[in-house]
Amino acid sequence: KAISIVGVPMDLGQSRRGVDMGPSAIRYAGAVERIENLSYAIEDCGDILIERPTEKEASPSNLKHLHTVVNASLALKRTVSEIVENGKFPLVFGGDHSIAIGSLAGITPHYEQLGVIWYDAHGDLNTEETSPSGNIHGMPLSVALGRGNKQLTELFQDHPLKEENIVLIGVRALDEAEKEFIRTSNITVFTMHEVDRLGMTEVMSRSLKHLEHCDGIHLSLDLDGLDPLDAPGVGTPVVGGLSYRESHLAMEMLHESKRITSCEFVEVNPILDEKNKTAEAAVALMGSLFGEKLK
Ligand code: DIR
Ligand code: MN
Ligand code: MN
Ligand code: MN
Repeated sequence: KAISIVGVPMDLGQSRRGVDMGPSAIRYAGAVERIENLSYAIEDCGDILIERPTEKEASPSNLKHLHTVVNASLALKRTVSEIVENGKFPLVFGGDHSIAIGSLAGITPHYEQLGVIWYDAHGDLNTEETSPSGNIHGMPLSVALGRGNKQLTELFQDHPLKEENIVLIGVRALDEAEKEFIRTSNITVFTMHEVDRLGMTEVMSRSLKHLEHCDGIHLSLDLDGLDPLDAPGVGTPVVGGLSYRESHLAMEMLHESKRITSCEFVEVNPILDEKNKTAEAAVALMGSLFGEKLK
């Protein structure tokens, strides 16, 4: 199958500058060549144009840079939707995790039951009301469920995600309101506790089994899901994360399943990184996701 890459050089969904350079870092780490080697037809569609606010954007609410995030999401939604329409696999490079709003909004209308695997230390289930930070990268899953600020949720129109089609893996840092929401929701959550107890093999088997009825599965991989030892170049590192090997195993199992229909790799921040280690980890994981074998 043919793959189309889109970069989203966006860092306004969170507080640490630099994650806008993520797409470059991932390309420099050899993403295109790595996937090409696996005999895919691959095209790099370049980057979505992101506004650069010259002055501090006046915030109408508890949402930082709402206007810019909405515009970027709209542009990404159109691009990703076109890629799916053309029968290609969208591979999105972030950027902070707020970009998942645009990619999911572009993808959900093409499926009856889109499944989502959210690989992340965080839940990204805050809303305008609950967010302690005001950072939109802590909200994309809520928005995709139709919860939160209307300017964001209306990107999904009548195609929001369904709670029962969402699986979180690697969770170890939830805000109080996110915990409360998860308790009463139908979202499936594998925290680090479950990964420790069950092992990644079982966690991934159960995740895929849970999403068996889905006609497509989107992988949203936040590099902070990995342990900061393996992925130091992220804005909100949390100790005690998924290891490099566990993550490879996860990607290999996803490849074997042949179920993934789109994905994004987000939150690579080259300024905070050590010699592009985090972008290189992202590219190595892409290798496994697209079928690289050790022998
Ligand atoms: C935090 C951090 N829960 C927030 N979220 C992050 O700002 O809402 N998500 N870092 O990846
Ligand atoms: Mn995230
Ligand atoms: Mn429809
Ligand atoms: Mn995160």
